[in-house]
Amino acid sequence: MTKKADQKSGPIRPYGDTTGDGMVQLSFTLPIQHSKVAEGAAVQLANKMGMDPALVVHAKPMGEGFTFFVVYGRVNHLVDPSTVEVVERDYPLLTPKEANSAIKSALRRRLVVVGGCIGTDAHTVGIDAILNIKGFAGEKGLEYYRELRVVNLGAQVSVPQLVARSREEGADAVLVSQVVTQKDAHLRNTRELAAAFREAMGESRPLLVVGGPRFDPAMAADLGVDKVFGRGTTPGEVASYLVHALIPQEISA
Ligand code: B12
Repeated sequence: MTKKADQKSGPIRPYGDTTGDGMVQLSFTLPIQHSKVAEGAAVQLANKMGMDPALVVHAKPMGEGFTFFVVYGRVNHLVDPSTVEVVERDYPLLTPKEANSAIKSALRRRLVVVGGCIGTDAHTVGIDAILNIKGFAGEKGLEYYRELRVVNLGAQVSVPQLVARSREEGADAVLVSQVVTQKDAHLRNTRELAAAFREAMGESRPLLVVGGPRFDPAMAADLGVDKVFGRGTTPGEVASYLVHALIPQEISA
């Protein structure tokens, strides 16, 4: 559910030394050998982005013909938190015990979750944080839930492999992680995933959930999936969502 933030304060400015001084820090790479001219070009970019004055506080050659910069400077822009729209959690957070008992009484079988990283992505730490029993941020992962059967396929699973395995396992939900975002690979791969499940299973496809640090949770519909989780997601949030989305008589928190 997209909702405007419940923020009472008026417009605000960033701050470095004193409240409202507008100081910000920006990092970027320019395709130019490190030199005084390169530093001047970095300041020019910062000026064009509205930072004035702007100071190069760090410049490091990044191989032949590239320089990485950190620029510190002042902006005059104001931001208004009262106009910000965010995706709010619109389901109750359940304890593992509550989630287990909701699944058990509604399904009378274990709920099957198939997960992995698709495409060339080998960043498994995120999906493991959600699935593995040891969990994340003090919460146990989905393997801890007695009424969930978790199949973790690990890294670099192709979409056809994922579709086939999900069918084989009778997956109720498919959980996919995408951490690499170069050239929007995470968006392309997610769209491919959604299209493949639609084609293979139509309306009876499993619930499709994707996650990763650079996803925008507001993009689920656009990507053709049911839910998108971003950075800092905890296993409890995911388990609660699965119960909310898949169990008709959801217990209230
Ligand atoms: C560890 C790491 C690696 C390890 C991965 C080991 C492993 N088994 O996972 C190794 C060394 C293999 C690696 C390799 C590479 N890496 Co790397 N890596 C990282 C690093 C340092 C940490 C990632 C991590 O583990 N985060 C911790 C987890 C817990 O956080 P998370 O993934 O965000 O997951 C949370 C949420 O996002 C969410 N979530 C994630 N997935 C899912 C899925 C679902 C279903 C749900 C509900 C939630 C969810 O829940 C999790 C818990 O809150 C990051 C930089 C950084 N500091 O983030 C770079 C980083 C991700 N790597 C990067 C790159 C470029 C690479 C390489 C291409 C480098 C190279 N040139 O070889 C290769 C690619 C390998 C490949 N084929 O994928 C870039 C990606 C740039 C981009 N945006 O595309 C980063 C950002 C570094 C950088 N600044 O350049 N990497």
